[in-house]
Amino acid sequence: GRTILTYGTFDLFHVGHVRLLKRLADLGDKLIVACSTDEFNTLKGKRTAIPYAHRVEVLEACQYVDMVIPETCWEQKPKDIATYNVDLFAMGDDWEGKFDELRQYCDVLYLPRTENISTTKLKELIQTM
Ligand code: C2G
Repeated sequence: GRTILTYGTFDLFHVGHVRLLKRLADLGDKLIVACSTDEFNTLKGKRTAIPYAHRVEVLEACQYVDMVIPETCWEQKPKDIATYNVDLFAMGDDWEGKFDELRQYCDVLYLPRTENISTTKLKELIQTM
């Protein structure tokens, strides 16, 4: 079967994340999501509202996701692709071109982001309530 791998923080899980994961699940037989740990998010300069363990729990509850693994560094992708026999690495197109070096290991795809939704927008929206 065709295994797909994607990476992300997935903070404040929202429809943009769901629609990406659904599209990815429709492209193969197994979808693996590497969820950024709290420590790696600090490295990414990204502050999260929801702790890693809860972000993993939410991803594992998503019908489109078959497995969740930790993302602890930028450099783990080639090893993950080998470990899980990944056929396709895919991300939203805010990452367009950034991971093209992975084409030596597997297919690489960037999918259009869902418009008008982001964790940042959600945080701003909640503050106005
Ligand atoms: N996404 C989307 N549409 C949105 C918001 C996010 O399609 N409206 C996608 C992003 O393009 C990404 C995934 O959802 O592919 C997860 O988004 P983030 O949690 O913001 O991921 P990010 O912090 O960019 O982490 O090594 C890669 C990094 O870990 C990616």
